[in-house]
Amino acid sequence: MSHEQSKSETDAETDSNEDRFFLRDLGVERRDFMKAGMAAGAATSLTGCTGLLGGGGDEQRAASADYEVPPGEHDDYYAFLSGGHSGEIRVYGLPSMRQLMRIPVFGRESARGHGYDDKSREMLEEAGGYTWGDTHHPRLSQTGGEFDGRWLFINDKANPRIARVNLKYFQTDAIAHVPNTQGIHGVTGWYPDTELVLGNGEFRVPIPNDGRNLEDPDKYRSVYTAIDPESMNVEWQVLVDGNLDNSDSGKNGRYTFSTCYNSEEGVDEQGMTADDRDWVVAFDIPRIQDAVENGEYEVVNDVPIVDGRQGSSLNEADRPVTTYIPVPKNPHGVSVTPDGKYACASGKLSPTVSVIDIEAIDEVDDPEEAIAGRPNVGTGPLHTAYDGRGQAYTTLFIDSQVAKWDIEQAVEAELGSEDPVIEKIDVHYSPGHCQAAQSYSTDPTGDWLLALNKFSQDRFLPTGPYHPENDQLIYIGDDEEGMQLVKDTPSYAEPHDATIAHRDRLDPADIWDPDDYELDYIDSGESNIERDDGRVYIETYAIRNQYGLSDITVQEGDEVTLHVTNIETAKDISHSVVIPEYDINLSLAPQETRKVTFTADNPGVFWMYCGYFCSALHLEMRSRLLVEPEDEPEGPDPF
Ligand code: RUQ
Ligand code: CUA
Ligand code: CA
Repeated sequence: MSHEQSKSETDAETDSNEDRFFLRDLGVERRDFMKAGMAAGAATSLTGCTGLLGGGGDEQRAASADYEVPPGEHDDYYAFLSGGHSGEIRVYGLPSMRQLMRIPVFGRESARGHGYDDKSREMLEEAGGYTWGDTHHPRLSQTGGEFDGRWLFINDKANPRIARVNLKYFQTDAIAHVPNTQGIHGVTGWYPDTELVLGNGEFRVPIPNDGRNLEDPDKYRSVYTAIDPESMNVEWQVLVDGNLDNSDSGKNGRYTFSTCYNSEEGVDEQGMTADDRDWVVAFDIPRIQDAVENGEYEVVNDVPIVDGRQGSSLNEADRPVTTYIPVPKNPHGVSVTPDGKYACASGKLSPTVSVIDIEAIDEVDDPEEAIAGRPNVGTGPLHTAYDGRGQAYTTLFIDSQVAKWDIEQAVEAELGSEDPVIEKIDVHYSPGHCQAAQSYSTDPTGDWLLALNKFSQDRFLPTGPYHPENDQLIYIGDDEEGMQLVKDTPSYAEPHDATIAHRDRLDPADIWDPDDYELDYIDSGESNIERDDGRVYIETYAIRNQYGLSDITVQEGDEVTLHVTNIETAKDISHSVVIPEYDINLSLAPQETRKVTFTADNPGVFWMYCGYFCSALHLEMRSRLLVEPEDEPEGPDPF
């Protein structure tokens, strides 16, 4: 693509609506720029186009190993990466790997004001009050098996929480606290329509964990938890044998799957690795829902718990609530193929991936007979992603590679055969997850694969004893050329997993729709101060370059609520309300309203200022909070 054409595309892409109309008036459509660009030299890439979504953006980039996105152009994909114990989500553009945004989830974060206004502070407090979390598995909501752009769900492996991120605003809008478990590891929607969100309890604990059975690990338990995605209520749990690690859903509204690496129910490494086999649990969700409706549960900490252990009477019926499918050894990732036929569980301590035939689960007498294939892919297999062309990509932690293999060949080959492996590529180093574009949905696009490596060692300039991780971009769109490693991207601890969605799947808002906020919108001229017996309620607004009130006077000891609307209608003009010494940091995107409540317990003059560089007169955008002292200050003025 020549420089000139890139420039034209750039303009069309980034210009405001007005300019788009201008272009249209001239009879020039963005599509024309694209056509010109293709004719001018991107012809080779046309062949790859079919793998991409149709009807998308006019300036769709054609598929090729070219990952460069010129200045001003947009990426094709959003990649949502977990931030591990940074407690957040990172949003990258793919294929450029540019970091577009961070979404704070489980911890306070000052740039987005997360945990500083009343609503987000209460959300964090009501979900257990923890100050940090460990995000692993970002999962997008789906409708009909395809990403619908509504929500992203994310687990907290450290503390028992699942959060929901609203993808209209790229903002965490709900956090569920999950009783009867410590931490949630795997998480998945129940697909195709995300009617539930399901979380894996990994650490076994007594239920209830109130001091009983401390020394009796036989009585420690794990639970599988279902949450309603709309209300974020914990609906029910299933008690299981062993523990639960990773999770994925089938595609037809029936089974979900979780790996278990501790079928031994050990409490140390030796105990958890004693046996050659553990298992994958298949949860029959409609059957579990029937059990809940029929009252077949015990309630602990207000949650109905259905007994899904192997010997449970619910499992002796014709249709068991859970099926335990034996697989070798300490399995880790499990993911369902895009066509919904197989659930593939990586062996971790076995060099194999067990391919479970999902339909066969209902037909076989012995669950082990549902294993349709077991390719030997290499050492330390952890997670498997898909390209939608019948091929799978499994990370090999020990070998520091990604193995590409053929799913149907794995089903045809003998168990343990290496024949289904097509090729392997070195990555740097020790990948945890790999994730392919739209791999979790029914329509993977098959062009990009991310290897999320746990170590970077010598790949970057040294930064002291803590090294960044290394997220590597691999082009998988050309089966003849094979996998091509095209980019290293250092990242801060610690992306575990990602979900990659074509940009056509999302429709983020440019500015807030005031109807999406529960608080009243405070318009220009509507500033107001109400006082009532030690309570002061202040309503005001922010606009370049002032707040609606130039001075606010309160009494020492007053409980003060500041309720502020950013009345800007221009996109990208954020303001904030910062009050030094009161730990106030209220962020406000255009048309957003938030409030913060604090006690004015220090008398004095406090500048209330804007923390976002919003205009040339940003520094002048400030008012005064005057807190009148209870007792007159003593002593003469020193100056
Ligand atoms: S699982 S260690 Cu994603 Cu590999 Cu959390
Ligand atoms: Cu508003 Cu700076
Ligand atoms: Ca084990």
